[in-house]
Amino acid sequence: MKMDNVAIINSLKKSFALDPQSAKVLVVGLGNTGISVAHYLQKLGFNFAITDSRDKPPLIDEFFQVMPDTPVFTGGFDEAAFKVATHLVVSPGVSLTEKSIVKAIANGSKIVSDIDLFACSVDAPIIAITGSNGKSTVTTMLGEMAKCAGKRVGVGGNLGTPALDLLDQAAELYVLELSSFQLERTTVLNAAAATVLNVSADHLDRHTDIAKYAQEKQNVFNGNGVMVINADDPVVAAMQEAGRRLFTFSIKTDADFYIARKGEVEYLMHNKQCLMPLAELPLEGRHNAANALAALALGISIGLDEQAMCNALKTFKGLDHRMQRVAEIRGVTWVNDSKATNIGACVAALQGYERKVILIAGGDAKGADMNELTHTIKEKAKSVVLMGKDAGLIKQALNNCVPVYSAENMAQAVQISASLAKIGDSVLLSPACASLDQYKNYQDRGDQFAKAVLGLLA
Ligand code: UMA
Ligand code: ADP
Repeated sequence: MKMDNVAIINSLKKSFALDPQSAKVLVVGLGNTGISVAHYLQKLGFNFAITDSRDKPPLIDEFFQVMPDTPVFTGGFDEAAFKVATHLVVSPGVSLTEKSIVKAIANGSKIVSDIDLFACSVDAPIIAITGSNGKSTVTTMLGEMAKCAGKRVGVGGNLGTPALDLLDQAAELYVLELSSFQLERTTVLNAAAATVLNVSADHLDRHTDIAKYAQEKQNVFNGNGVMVINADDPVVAAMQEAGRRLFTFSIKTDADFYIARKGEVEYLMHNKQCLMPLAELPLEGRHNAANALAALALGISIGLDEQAMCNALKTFKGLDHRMQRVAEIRGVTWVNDSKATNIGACVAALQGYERKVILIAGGDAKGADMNELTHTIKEKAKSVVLMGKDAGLIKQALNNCVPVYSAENMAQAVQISASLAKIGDSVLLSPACASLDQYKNYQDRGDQFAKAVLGLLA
């Protein structure tokens, strides 16, 4: 439940000395987060301004229609606004190493995230989900499970709806997907249950190295809630804290939540109890079994009904652009995994196949070491079609261990793949890279793939 305004203000004063009487808040970034923060601060009577380094942030016209009187500084970060700010609410897309932010912190400004503000405003339990891959899937799964169990639940965060837009008097539970950028600047989250699904290299252009990145993810466990830990990932397993309530999950070994074979049938298990047959989970890829176990562990940790959770899993359709079957054309299966924007996701996708696939990959590697792809590609791909800014890096890493082809764009990548594919083959778009060098976003990349594939029918 959302708390009343007096209780929220007391909580903000206690945690951040954030008092509507004295604070001058600067919201940094006029995107979805910034706008949600502005609405929140306005409702509580705070004195605030917004700054954005872009000349014309895309949402500015829309924003002025609803809040015409808010001071907004664009076209660079306004030094004067930073100078007077007692508190900065910095959007996740803005780095804390920005000169103006570093200077403001040195001068005594406090950093507060939208997630901190959210945590100070609710007394319903929060479940927090992070990891390099699987966050959106597990967040959505758990949201569906909670609904199926009859809970009034708010689902959002990095997934799309900013956390503060979820605040609702009637919510009994909040399920938040949190990115490393959000966690890096969050200090008072005390989730009832939280998980780090896995840690593999991502966003290394923003975080200095993988150890720092893992540390940001670990912030999701701040507080004293239940820890849900992936026993198959040594970086995550090392995050366990003595004295905390803990659930482990694994698709490889024994854990609190695991997979067991009984006769011919594999089951999702909790301790010695069969929860449901794995084959009834309608999602491609072994990694989705891990996601289901994590969601079950989180749900059970806060007392959701087991049967209702399993029913939700059995009808869960999965999200677009994640191992999504686009078509089967002349005996070839085409799969869209455009959301694989890092190496870990691409490796997980490939590992789900028994027979070698034709892989379409490439884009912006975000500073990752593409050599980490080589072993799995050698084992699981019969050929690779590369495109985008860092195609050369992948080609170099592969060192001719499989045949490599180059494409200028998606249409060409699909044409080349079609010419290589034989009956029974799968062609997998799982780029291991971000899309922004050639596409609006990963959805655009996936849509262009689907369009080109369906064009093969013509
Ligand atoms: N901006 C600047 N200067 C900069 C960088 C950004 O002024 O140097 C401004 C931009 O001009 C823009 C605003 O900041 O106007 C955008 O802020 P933002 O990038 O933080 O984006 P939001 O619209 O607030 O969306 C953010 C998340 N985006 C990022 O973390 C990059 C969204 O996740 C999230 O859904 C939303 O908050 C609500 O919580 C998206 C994402 O791509 C899906 N996340 C990354 C990922 O999943 O890999 C982390
Ligand atoms: P996120 O929100 O963390 O980006 P998504 O659920 O959107 O996660 O999935 C992103 C990509 O990661 C997709 O390519 C998907 O197939 C892959 N993926 C999903 N779950 C896992 C997992 N547990 N381990 C590795 N890769 C995964």
